[in-house]
Formats: sequence, structure tokens, C-alpha cells
Amino acid sequence: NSDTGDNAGGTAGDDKIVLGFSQVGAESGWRTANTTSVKEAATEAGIELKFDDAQQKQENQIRAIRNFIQQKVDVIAFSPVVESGWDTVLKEAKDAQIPVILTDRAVDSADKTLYKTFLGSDFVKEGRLSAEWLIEETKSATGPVNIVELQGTTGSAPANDRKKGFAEAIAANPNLKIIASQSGDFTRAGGKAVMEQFLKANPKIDVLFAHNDDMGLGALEAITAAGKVPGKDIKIITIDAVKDGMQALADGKFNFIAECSPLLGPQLMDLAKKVHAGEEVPARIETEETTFTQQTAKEALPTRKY
Ligand code: GYE
Repeated sequence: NSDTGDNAGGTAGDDKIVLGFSQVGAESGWRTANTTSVKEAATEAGIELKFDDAQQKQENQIRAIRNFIQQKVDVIAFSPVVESGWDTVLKEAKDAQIPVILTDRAVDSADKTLYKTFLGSDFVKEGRLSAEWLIEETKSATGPVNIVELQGTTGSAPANDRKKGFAEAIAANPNLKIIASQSGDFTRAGGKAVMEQFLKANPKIDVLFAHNDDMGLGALEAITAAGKVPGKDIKIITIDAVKDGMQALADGKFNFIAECSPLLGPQLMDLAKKVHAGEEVPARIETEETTFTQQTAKEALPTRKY
């Protein structure tokens, strides 16, 4: 529709919006569900999607964004693997007058005009909700409760924020102690390897707080191999609530999950249309989420979509 004052750019003809999307990678069940959501929603919305998988490397994401700029896409969206180091490439997009949408993860750029909006979860809250469950669960504990923490990708918004939310919430309870904390990079293999080390180094572990389901699922193998019963000897708290995590919770191997929804596709397409049309959008759009116990996981599982 060249006569409606449409923005310039785009490579798919007159009225199809072209969206360049730089995905973090395929590190977890959450990420796979997120990718599916974005792809399906683009088709549904009639948006041409240029999809790039950065394999969890910032340099790949920067390269992808530069390619999108060169191809003159209409809108760029990306899920930044880490929080820092984006100012230069975001400035390039701005100079090319291509609006940018942050999905899922935030950047720490001081200049908020470098992107139009940030669509995603409140990760600090997820950490806090995880801690609040634990505080309630252990309120009658007499001795120290030893916690080990599997952090997400170092420098990523969800790892930074979940750690922060959890630590702040347990701070007033001297009983609750994080005795070891390390990154498992949001992957099953990482969760398993780091949990093996934790178990070797610490004879008494009461609780595992894993920043996502996948690391918790990897840790299950290490815990079982060490002759301990997950969900009983070691209580397990995770974040995401993807299918395999929910199954582990329903089976009594996990104890609590704070949900983080990967189904951002439809909202992202809606935002892409709006920013492309030059409409104002809210600077921050938060995903709605809940939490699950073993009982509520059993109830929710049959109708879970991912
Ligand atoms: O929790 C984790 C994934 O950024 C919210 O990334 C996302 C996180 C999610 O690898 O499983």
C-alpha cells in the first residue's frame, strides 16, 4: 500500500511487514517453545519473518542485526543473550530508522530511545516467588537450610534478576543459606555437570534453586546418581514451567515452579505492526504468569500447550 503513507523499507512487496528476529539459541525447552510461538504468530499475522539463531553468542546476534539493517527490514526484534554491549548496534538501527523491539530479555542501555518497547517477564518477581515458597516450606526448620543455586547464562537478564529476587527475599531468614552458586548456562548438560560438582563438594544440600527447568532436569540425573531422592532429600525449585518441568513436578521430583511464559509471538506481532505504523506503544509490557506446586501441576498438565 504505497499510497497510505507506509514507512519505507521492507523486501516483501508493498504491504507485508518484514520482521528480522534474532533469537538467542535453542538452549532450553523454553526457547524452543518461544521460537515456535514467534514463527507461528508471524504466519498468522501475515508478517514475513527473517529468523536468525545466534547459538547463545552475542557476536552472532550483533551480526544478525547488522544484516537485518542492511536488508532494510521494517522492524527488528531480538532477545538479547546478555544485558550489556548493545549500544553501538542499536544506534545503527536507530540511524537507519528501523524500530527495535526487545522480546523476552532486557538490555542495560542508558539510552531508552534505542528501542521502542520491552516485552517479557518480570524475572526479579520470579526469583522472589520462588524464595517465598521456600520460606513458607521451611518455616518450622530448626537448623540451617543449605541451598545450591544453578544460575542461567552469565550476564543475562533472567540470571541476574532471578538471582537478585531470590537473594533479596531470603535475606531476612538467616536459616536459609546459599552455600554454592554457579552458572549452568540454562542447559540440561550444564545443570547436570554443575550439580555433580555441588554434590561432591557439599555433603549436606537441602534445596536446589535452578534458574530454569532444563538445568533442574539435568540436575535430577546427578542427584539420582548420587543416591539421593529428588523432591525429598533435596527439594527442587525451578522457573519456566515447560512440559518436562511440569511433568517432573507432577511426578514429585520437583517441588515448585515459578512460571515464565514463552508464548510471546502474538503480542510481538501486534507490536511490530504498531511500531511499523508509527503508533505509540507502552515502554514495558509484562507477561502474565503464575506458579505451580506438585498438586496444581498435575491439574494443569493435561491442557498445557508446551
Ligand atoms: O527461562 C530459559 C531460557 O530468557 C526467560 O531463557 C528466558 C530464559 C528461560 O533459556 O529457559
